[in-house]
Amino acid sequence: MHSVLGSTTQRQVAFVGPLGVGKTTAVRAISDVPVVSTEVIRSSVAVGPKRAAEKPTTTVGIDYGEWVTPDGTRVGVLGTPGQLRFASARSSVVARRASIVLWGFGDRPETVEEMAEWLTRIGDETVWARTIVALTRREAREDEAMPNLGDFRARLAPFRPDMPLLEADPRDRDQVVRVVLTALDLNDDAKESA
Ligand SMILES: Nc1nc2c(ncn2[C@@H]2O[C@H](COP(=O)(O)OP(=O)(O)OP(=O)(O)O)[C@@H](O)[C@H]2O)c(=O)[nH]1
Ligand SMILES: [Mg+2]
Repeated sequence: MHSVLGSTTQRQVAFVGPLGVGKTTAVRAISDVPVVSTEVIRSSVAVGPKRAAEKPTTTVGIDYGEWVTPDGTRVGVLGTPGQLRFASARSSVVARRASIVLWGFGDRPETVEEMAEWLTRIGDETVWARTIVALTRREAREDEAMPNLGDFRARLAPFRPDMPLLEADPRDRDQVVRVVLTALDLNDDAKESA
């Protein structure tokens, strides 16, 4: 590994959002280099009872990967901890000039309000201006309990008018690429259709 955090990349994208939403998964999906992970076994940091489908690990520092865009820009991809008590790791990343992807559980109505809480938590309008929202777990779209995108758009508008809102599966490299290009404002497809 030749990479030293932040020193060799031209741009940075930071993934933030709740526990288990898929931030580490997304870093692993897109990274061209082996990911430097700060995951630990969840029981060792006592995050409470584990639901059946949850994975056994959680991020406690910064997960670090790198990705080179189609036009050759080297991007540092940073996964932050979802747990609130590890806020210092998150704020150290948000304080940089990084573009930010706020990931949310797209299959839960509570996520509409949760995204607003996270935006308030991570900063002010200078941060929101470089933040986009990406929703996971939207594959079961016919589910009636699923919040619709209009609900999210209405709630996000006061933070940043026309804040980009995407659906993406963090396990799918191409979908994470689309999210990262949008966060970097390099997504020409999205711009043309806007
Ligand atoms: N079915 C489905 N599973 C998903 C989706 N997104 C994420 N997952 C799964 O959810 C889990 C997410 O785990 P992590 O990537 O460790 O989550 P994290 O956001 O890094 O969590 P913390 O580091 O604890 O904050 C993984 O097992 C993913 O496979 C999705 O869109 N659909
Ligand atoms: Mg993680």
